[in-house]
Amino acid sequence: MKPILLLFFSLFLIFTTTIQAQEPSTESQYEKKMVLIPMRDGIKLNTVIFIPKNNTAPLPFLFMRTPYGVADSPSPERSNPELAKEGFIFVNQDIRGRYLSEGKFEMLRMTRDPKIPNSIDESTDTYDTIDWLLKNIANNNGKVGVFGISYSGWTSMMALIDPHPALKAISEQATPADWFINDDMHHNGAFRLSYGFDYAFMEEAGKTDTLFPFDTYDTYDWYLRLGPLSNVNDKYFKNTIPTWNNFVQHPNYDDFWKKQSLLTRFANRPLTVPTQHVAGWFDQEDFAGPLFMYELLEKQDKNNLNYLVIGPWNHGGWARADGKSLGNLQFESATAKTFREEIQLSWFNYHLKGKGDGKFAEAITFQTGSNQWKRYDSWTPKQATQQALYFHANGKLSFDKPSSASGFDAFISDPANPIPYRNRPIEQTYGPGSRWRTWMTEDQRFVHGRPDVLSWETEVLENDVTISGKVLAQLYASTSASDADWIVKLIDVYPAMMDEKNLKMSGYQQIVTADVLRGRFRKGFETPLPVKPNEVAEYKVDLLQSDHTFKKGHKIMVQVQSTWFPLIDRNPQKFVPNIFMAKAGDYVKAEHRVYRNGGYASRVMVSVVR
Ligand code: PG9
Repeated sequence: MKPILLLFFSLFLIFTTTIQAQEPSTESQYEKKMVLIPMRDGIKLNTVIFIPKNNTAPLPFLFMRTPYGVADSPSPERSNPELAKEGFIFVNQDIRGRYLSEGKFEMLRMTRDPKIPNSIDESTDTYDTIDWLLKNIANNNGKVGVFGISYSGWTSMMALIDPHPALKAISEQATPADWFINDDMHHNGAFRLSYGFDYAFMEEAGKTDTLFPFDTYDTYDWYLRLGPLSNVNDKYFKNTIPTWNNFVQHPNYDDFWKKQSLLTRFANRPLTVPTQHVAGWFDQEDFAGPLFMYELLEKQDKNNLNYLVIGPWNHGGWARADGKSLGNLQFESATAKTFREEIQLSWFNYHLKGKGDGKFAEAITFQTGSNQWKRYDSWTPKQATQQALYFHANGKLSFDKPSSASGFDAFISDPANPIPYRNRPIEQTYGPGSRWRTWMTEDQRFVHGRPDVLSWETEVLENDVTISGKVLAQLYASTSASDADWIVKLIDVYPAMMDEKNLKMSGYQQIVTADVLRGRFRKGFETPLPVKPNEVAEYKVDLLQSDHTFKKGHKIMVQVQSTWFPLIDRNPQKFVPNIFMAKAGDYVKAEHRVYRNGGYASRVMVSVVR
């Protein structure tokens, strides 16, 4: 398949549809129209509308806005079979400046100043489209639901800013919340190189998605050969990709990132429309967004309109296939189908059609390990207690605090030989054969035992240990240089010998949660600070949240490393004010130490449920 066709096909899978194995043999029950809808400033947005053919009762709209192209949207029976069966008017729209829509595209467009007449943003475009639909599409019931995954999850959130009165329900699915702190482009200040590079080019090299023409299939090699990040503009982008230029010009958490963040846009904005947030435990792009948005809006939710769903899915995995497995992991039931048939359908049925009792659990999660759906009346659950898993000598991990007066483990981190974040070859993010979408499920034995990966593990568990809620690593560590990245992975180690049915999973090291902190940001993301060589500092690595049972017979493991390439760009380790401007000579080897004694007791804090 030509790369561009392949790209289109994979995006099509990711963002818009649930592809069934075969075209349904019956003709679609929906009539498809494509129209240009005028916005308040005269710009017209390309919109595909699917209307049930033999409909008599007035129906609500389900509205999705995307930068990935809607002209070829498949019929609702293919893209959303569970919702299509129920009957809605489906509306898909190209956002401003993308594909067949007029206007100029701006990545995560900033919110307008409402005092400026005729100013626009994604929320006014949503508003104006809803207004047009109500007036121009016959037999509607006056109610609109907005939903979508990832970028379309983000546009769903934007619909909540000065919402149209007909907007009655939102299901934001994997919205990014903050691009510096924990979604697509940076995690805790560390730059997500391969994703940032691939995605910025894909969206901004043209009006339609365009893959970067890599000449090397294993992009691990390509990014290593690239050398310092300044080579991106010097050799390839030539300053033509605005999002890349923003990365370069805003290396710290400054007003640009704050203004872009949904955390700022929604600070002090009371929630007025029922909103469901949907996240996947193995989301390789935007796991944090829905969690952050749920948590923020919960504080502003006077009328109980804010809900959370988390399942065992990768990015958008709830919209595809049945969700019985992901990579090598098995979940024992069709989790994605359950989401679509029960959770999502009842949400829109109640709010848009008045069907059902409207009793939704505050938070619904699929607990991994035990493989059970759980319903909570608060998230994170109140009954969980914070406990520390401490690092000890000889690679041991336990709930007991170490008492020794000294002790550390050390490794050499070499930017010239960074640790791959997944098994090589590392294909281009959305390129042919890419395994990007399942990398978080990969067996971590492929790096375990490398001299630059430290690990600590418990004895074999005699009872199940369930953690539900926040996870935070607290490292006491030093480096012989003046900056370092700290990557912490909380891992479920399967029994050394499994039964015949699961033999291949014997000894499997499954990531439960993992993340990175760029050392310079240990005291805050706004001001990068060098580290004093060989001095112990505290690093808090936010591992976000988890709902997982480590089963009896398994072990709990923590791995610490300092490179995760090319997911995260290489930290030069010699402090420079802006890593995008670092020179080849700034990339230096360093010895890193992780302390594990009574005074400096490195640990991972978990929320244990008894
Ligand atoms: N993670 C993608 C994205 C979301 C929002 C902005 C930019 C990128 C996506 O899957 O759409």
